[in-house]
Amino acid sequence: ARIEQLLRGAEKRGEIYMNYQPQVDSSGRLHGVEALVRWNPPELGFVPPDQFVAVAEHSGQMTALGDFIIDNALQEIADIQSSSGRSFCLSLNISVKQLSEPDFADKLQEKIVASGLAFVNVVVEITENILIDDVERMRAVLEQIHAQGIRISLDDFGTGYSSLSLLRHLPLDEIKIDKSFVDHLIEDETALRMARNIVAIGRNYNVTLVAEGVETEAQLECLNQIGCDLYQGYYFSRPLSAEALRCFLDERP
Ligand code: G
Ligand code: G
Ligand code: MN
Ligand code: NA
Repeated sequence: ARIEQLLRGAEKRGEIYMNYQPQVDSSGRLHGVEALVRWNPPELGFVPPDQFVAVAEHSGQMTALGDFIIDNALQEIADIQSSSGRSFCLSLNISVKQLSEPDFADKLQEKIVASGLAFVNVVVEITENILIDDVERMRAVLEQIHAQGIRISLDDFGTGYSSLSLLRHLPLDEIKIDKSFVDHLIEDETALRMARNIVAIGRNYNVTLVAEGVETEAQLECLNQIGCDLYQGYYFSRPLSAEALRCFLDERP
């Protein structure tokens, strides 16, 4: 309840900001960044995002928070791209509450146009919990977003029960292999077999395969060998402030 109260208007008080975690390809080149929201209220200190995002969702604050996240991330990344002369993707985590807003697809389109970012450089990350809402409606919204040239990514792939059916029914361009598989890749034969299977499934559906939570060179080599396309994790970089992302770009041609 206290979190719910303090969260109200937090974006207007400047307590909410974005971090960006790099995603690289197998040659180490920057492919894109995932926007991750942060909240640091003076009364509580740093609150983990999964916690306050959940509060925002059930207290009717997700539209305000979500709009702030989208606007902020699009604007910061557009600024960084124009000042650095680099072009790369921006992945946004979009919750089911946001996808259920009437006219979400139109709103997103307007925001992207206003930012000047290329539509092909925008990725919408969804999770399996879109199934808690009307799947046909979710599919229609995602089709509309996809038709604008925005790419759709399924986050935390392999952790739920329905990953496979979603792959058949939604316009997906990318799947993110959940960190739990990457974590145990080296010592656990089952995790390795799962990762191989996910890559094979992804290949069949012609989607880009992103490995999450890559922390070691051994994991990277293994993932590379089984055929992942993109990598994200502390091995390359932790989530960075906009300012730190500028430095990261300067240091990487
Ligand atoms: O760093 P990490 O702790 O950022 O993020 C934890 C979880 O919080 C993510 O897996 C994701 O589910 C959620 N999250 C982070 N940023 C966002 C965001 O901008 N929007 C939504 N909806 N969820 C986010
Ligand atoms: O949206 P999603 O669940 O995918 O968010 C990614 C989460 O994983 C964020 O909380 C981010 O900070 C975290 N993360 C990203 N890379 C690593 C990593 O290499 N190790 C660990 N422990 N966490 C990571
Ligand atoms: Mn994500
Ligand atoms: Na994830």
